[in-house]
Amino acid sequence: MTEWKEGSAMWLKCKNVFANTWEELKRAADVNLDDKVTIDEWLNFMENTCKQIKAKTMDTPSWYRAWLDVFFDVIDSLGNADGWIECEEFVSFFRVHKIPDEVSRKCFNEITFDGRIAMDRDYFNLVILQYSISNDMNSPGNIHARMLLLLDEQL
Ligand SMILES: [Ca+2]
Ligand SMILES: [Ca+2]
Repeated sequence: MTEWKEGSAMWLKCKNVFANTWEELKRAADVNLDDKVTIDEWLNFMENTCKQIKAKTMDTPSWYRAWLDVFFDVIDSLGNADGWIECEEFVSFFRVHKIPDEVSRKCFNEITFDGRIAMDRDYFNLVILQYSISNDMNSPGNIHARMLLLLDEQL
């Protein structure tokens, strides 16, 4: 999708994040220590992680923050890579994932309250976290979930 030159700063950042993330996740999720993470282990792990973040008994894990960080950079780099995600960057990203422009554009406008909130890294993290852990369908993060549901209905 985005091509960073092999060995460039971003390429290295991505590579490290994904390598470390996998090791960290495996350590945390592989309960019976057989060096394999089964679907059940994975789902239990994700459920526990989300519960703990939501109950505030755990900070957002570092691997998750690192992953969000790269996710943000990927979207931002589809446009001007200025540290803010603009509507067109957001739309381009979801176009790659086969979400129609009008759906993702509407979603972006809802998330940013028609552009009144600029999507910087912090706000982006908040939106994704809400999407991952919130049951409140009106929180901005769940607009993304609604967008995916909307899409399901169209198919
Ligand atoms: Ca295992
Ligand atoms: Ca940007």
